[in-house]
Amino acid sequence: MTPPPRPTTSPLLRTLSQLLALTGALASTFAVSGCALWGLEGGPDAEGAATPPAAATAAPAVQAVQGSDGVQRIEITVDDELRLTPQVVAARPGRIELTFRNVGLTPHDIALRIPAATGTGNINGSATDTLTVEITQPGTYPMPCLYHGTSGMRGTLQIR
Ligand SMILES: [Cu+2]
Repeated sequence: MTPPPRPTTSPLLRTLSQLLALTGALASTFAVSGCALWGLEGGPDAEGAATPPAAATAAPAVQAVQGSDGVQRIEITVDDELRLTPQVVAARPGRIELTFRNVGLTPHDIALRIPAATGTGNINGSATDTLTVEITQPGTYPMPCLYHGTSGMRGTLQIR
């Protein structure tokens, strides 16, 4: 840091040190406002906003496929990059079978509130867990990973 100006400092040096202090203040202001670049989500490790911005919901929905038994099925992979693929699943009201396949080594625990809380429980690396739910109410149901929700690991189930 620049030492505080001494009384013996010449006017020119005093002006220079004031300029330096001003530059430092501007740099700090810029660094603080730089946080706004992350938007509502607050950055890669933030909790995320309650209502995600439109861009965050832009992932294309993948429709669950209805079998001859009337059950709609889809497989969702979860991985070490803390992603669900597909991230957004669409289905019609009814019985839905969600199979979560862990293709990584990191355990995950996917929750779903429909509105009653349910979920897969712990899914170890290379393991698979199937969650069957009956949803009659159209809506958007979040599927966060209970271990990595604060890192943004969550999917969405759209009933429409
Ligand atoms: Cu996880």
